[in-house]
Amino acid sequence: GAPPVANVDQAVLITSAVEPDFSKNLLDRFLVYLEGHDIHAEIYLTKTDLTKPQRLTKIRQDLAGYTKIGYPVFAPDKPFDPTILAQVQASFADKLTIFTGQTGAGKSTLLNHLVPGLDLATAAISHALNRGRHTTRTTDLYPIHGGLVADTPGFSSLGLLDVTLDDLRDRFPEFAALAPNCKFRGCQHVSEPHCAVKAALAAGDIMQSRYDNYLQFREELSGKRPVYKKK
Ligand SMILES: Nc1nc2c(ncn2[C@@H]2O[C@H](COP(=O)(O)OP(=O)(O)OP(=O)(O)O)[C@@H](O)[C@H]2O)c(=O)[nH]1
Ligand SMILES: [Zn+2]
Repeated sequence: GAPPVANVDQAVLITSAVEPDFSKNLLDRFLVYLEGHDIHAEIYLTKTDLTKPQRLTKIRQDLAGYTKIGYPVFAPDKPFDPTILAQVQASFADKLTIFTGQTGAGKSTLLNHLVPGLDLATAAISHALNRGRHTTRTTDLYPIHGGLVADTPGFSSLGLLDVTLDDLRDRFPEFAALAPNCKFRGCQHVSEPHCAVKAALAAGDIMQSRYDNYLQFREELSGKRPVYKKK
């Protein structure tokens, strides 16, 4: 469906390191959704304080790949580090920004830190996850740092069924940037010869996980039984 607010410029995509676990598959699903609505995404990593150091290092490495393809990443060591919060706030000027991400990822909590004086209800992790309910029910707009921000309801999962295969392909910006170099116009970057995307993948210039998720989303769209991989 459409985002709950119209004319959205950008989204802070709240992504938890744990509770719920970091998932590149879910991240890519959100990014595909946002790309489809022409919403610029920034990724904010929460619950770094609850994460084992080794796991956090791995997540940071994964997220560095997203920075490279144009998605700013905020991953504070200490949750709500004022320096990082100031960087996020600076990105709000002259824009309408939504806060989105999985239920329980920490949208309301982060927004409370970003908008002083705001007092959004936050849910205990157990409630948000086990009962699958949304604590954030309505969308309100808050003026902040020369822009507007909205707290949108969380999604526990995202369907992609409103998208065509061509649209899906075009929602991976790093693929779209290389597509002019593919031999065939309209290349799907799957089995076509002389595909610039597959060449970049082989060279390690495209994230394998993004490519794998692309193939998985294609299968889902084709109505085939998806192959879920635990990563
Ligand atoms: N330890 C820790 N807890 C956090 C952090 N961010 C959020 N939480 C906790 O995670 C739980 C869920 O946070 P919320 O802000 O309610 O999550 P939400 O994304 O707004 O959830 P919905 O409204 O259900 O979509 C709350 O108990 C928060 O206190 C963090 O960085 N560290
Ligand atoms: Zn191609």
